[in-house]
Amino acid sequence: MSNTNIRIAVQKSGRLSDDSLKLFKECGIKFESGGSKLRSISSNFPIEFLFLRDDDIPGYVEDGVADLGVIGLNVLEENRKEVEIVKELGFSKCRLSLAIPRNEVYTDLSYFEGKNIATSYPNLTNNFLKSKGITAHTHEISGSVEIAPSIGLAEGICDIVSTGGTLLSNGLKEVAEVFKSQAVLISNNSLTAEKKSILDKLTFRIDSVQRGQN
Ligand code: PRT
Ligand code: ZN
Repeated sequence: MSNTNIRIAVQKSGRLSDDSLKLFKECGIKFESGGSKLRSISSNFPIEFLFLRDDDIPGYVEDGVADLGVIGLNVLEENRKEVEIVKELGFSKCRLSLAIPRNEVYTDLSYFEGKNIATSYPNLTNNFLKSKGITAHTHEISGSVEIAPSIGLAEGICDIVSTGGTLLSNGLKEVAEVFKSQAVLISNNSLTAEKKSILDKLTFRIDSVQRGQN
């Protein structure tokens, strides 16, 4: 028997990590996780886990440092890496939305014409506005985007929303959805036949876990 392992990159800690680990455990794959461990080899399936920052995962999969990865579609589409989307995983669901101060009057997207929009997702935001014929200026900031309108940095924001609680507590309202996201399983574009067959076994197990949930 060959001792090839398929290598998968998952988020070390954050909004993707618990559900990613839960999924692989429900697939019957045994491995250690948690603490300061950054790598873990399964004892009963030919897979090695790498625990990383989510932003690094698409690049590692594109380069072949990892064969597979679990990542939010929002991060993948913003950075446009050359990887294959194998499966939608159905967790970490959220949306990228445009939001403005709650007391502003909003009619339609023309509101944003010529305006400044703070976002961590300039590509998705610009592509969306361009497709709607709107010219706006995006300002890329890496976090705490919701604060931008109240400190005069921008008139609106484009950020990830899930419950809407963060927008509410920052005096903002959601006015348009730009992109729908969830966690996806991605793979390197040129897996060997051996790794492809391990991936087939893995997706077979994921399919049966997902069927059990429906
Ligand atoms: O440390 P690392 O770089 O690995 O993690 P991270 O901090 O960059 O990412 P993390 O763990 O916050 O999110 C990982 C992925 O989870 C995202 O890329 C999305 O695909 C998905 N996801 C799902 C979310 C949310 N829900 C979410 N609510 N990502 C972020 N948020 C943030 C959002 O930015 C906003 O500040 O939560 C706030 C809004 O939440 P609500 O519930 O108040 O609307
Ligand atoms: Zn991140």
